[in-house]
Amino acid sequence: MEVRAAGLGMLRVVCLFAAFDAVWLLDSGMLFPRESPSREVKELNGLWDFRADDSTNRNQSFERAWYKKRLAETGPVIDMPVPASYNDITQDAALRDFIGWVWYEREVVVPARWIADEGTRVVLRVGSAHYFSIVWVNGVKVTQHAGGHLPFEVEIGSLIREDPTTPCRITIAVNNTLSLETLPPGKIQYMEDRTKYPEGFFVQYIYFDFFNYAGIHRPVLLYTTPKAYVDDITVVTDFLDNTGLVKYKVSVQGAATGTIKVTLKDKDGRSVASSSKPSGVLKVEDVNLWWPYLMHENPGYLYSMEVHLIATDGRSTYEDMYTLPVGIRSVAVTSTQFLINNKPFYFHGVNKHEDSDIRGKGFDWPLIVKDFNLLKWMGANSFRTSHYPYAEEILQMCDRHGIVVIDECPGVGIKDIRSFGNASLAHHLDVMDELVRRDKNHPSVVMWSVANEPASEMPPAEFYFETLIKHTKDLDPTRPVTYITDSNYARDKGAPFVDVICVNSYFSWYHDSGHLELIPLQLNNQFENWYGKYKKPIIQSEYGADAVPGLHSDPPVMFTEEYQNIVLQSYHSVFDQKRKQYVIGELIWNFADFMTVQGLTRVVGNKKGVFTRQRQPKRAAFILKERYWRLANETGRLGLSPSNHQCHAVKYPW
Ligand code: GCB
Repeated sequence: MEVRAAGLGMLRVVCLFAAFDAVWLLDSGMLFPRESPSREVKELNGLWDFRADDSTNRNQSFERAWYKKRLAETGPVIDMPVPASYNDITQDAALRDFIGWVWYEREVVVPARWIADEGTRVVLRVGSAHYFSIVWVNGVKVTQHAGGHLPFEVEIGSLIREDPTTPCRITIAVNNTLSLETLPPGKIQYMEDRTKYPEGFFVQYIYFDFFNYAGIHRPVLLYTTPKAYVDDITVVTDFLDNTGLVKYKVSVQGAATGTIKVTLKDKDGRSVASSSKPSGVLKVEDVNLWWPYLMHENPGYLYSMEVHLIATDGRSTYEDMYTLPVGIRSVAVTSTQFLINNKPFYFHGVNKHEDSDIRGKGFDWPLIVKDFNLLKWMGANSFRTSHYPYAEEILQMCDRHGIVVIDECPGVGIKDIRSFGNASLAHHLDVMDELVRRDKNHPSVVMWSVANEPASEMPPAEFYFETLIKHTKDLDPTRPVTYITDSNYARDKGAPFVDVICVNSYFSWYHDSGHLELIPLQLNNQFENWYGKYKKPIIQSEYGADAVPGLHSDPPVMFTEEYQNIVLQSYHSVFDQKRKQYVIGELIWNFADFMTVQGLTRVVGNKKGVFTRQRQPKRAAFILKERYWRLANETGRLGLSPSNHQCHAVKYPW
């Protein structure tokens, strides 16, 4: 038996590593900017000058070439913090709801040495800006990028060296207009009835349930590398018995010849494996595997892979150092289970949003750390990045704390048949390229989600999802792929292609409102139907109910905390039956209340959070906490059971 298991393990490793060579098709890397002896980072966060182009045709800023001079010379500017959404920063409703171009500008002092040293690359990087961005340096266009939630960068050293005496003026124009071909899709409609709307009045329709926050959402920075540099690193990991295997590949730019030294170090800085080849397999004896939170007493173990390059471009010699955190783990899916390190993993977690008061979708460390503390307090072991990629810093936290991630692209609200066309698909494939390129090395990321609740019953959905999912698997054959489906779409055309069925349902909320007693029947049928048809493991990827904090009623009525609690508990009783069979996870909608567009069903935003938007618990948070810690002890594979609390390695932290 053991021999057979060892043979199967070896086969898995061989298949996994063989696939590795055929993939990672992207031609350049997007390594997270890190300081090292050869690299410096200068953050450009803080106050930028800001001006919205509210001209009637929304195009005056281009007609008048605002990028050519200082923004303040084009008209009145205001202070705008970066990173932050601009929408909730002022008292102006027109700016909150603004659609069109907004302009950011800032002058930067570039260290003289960076300019003087021709052997230094100076890279301008924007962590994310929503949605379409154009960047100028001293009035010269240097790059543009379509899509929020993902980084883009450009080398500007040669440009700033042209005239080292001029200050470096960075101008970024950002447009939040969504079309049927963007991700997420949207639509602008001009209103023609002059008895109701003035000339030029338009609205942007969106098909998703969160506020379309806009602006520069993540840090902007300058960083340096030598002219010959480590451009990308890819790692794929596995293990055999207690030997860890790290298959890696380093790509280098700007060098004719060079030498590479790769050293893998453990947490104490001891070298555990090394190589002088640009690609290969590092073997780690007595490996410390990367384990999820609550599945092991030492979760989130990370090694450091130090890549040291010495290279020459024919004239000069350059030295570069980059250190990548590496977690060694495996992921696999069977028809009934999700396996991490060959052990069944049960997702007990949340769906989140990047969303908070004032900042909107702006990156904010205090908020991030608070959210991780709440996740761990609740006993959540996972979350889905609903409905778009989150900041890389958040994924780094997940790596370190062992929080498992379903990494979702911004394919939310694909409802119009025109959003299944070739242009949309091409953009969707590009976005998956960018997402996989950015997040491929995070051990916490265990599955890609290519969309949320698309109109997957429409005829073009079959070709669209077959192409999209196949492309994603070509990019990364090491992780399962899913998209999130609505339980209504019984005739789902994409489901045959996914590895895991992720299904959202809101029984007794959007259907049969008030009829809590129907949840067990309907949920049971939901699971049986999906499993019966596809024989794939299922995650309940959303469920929940709005609760206005402090609103009470017994017997429960909708929008009270009691109603939210009964919805959760009714779902839980069915999960408890089905998790013994093929249900592999439950993710509450939502971690916290979040802002939406104004509408009849939203009372200052979506209130399905188990925490308020200010991160205070509703009663439901305590119900989940009780459940998740119990599940952790039952399913966490620590050899524990609820009856022997005294010897639990995993303890309630209070
Ligand atoms: C969903 C969506 C999510 C919404 C949620 C709701 O199915 O995926 O974006 O916020 O329902 O509360 O309606």
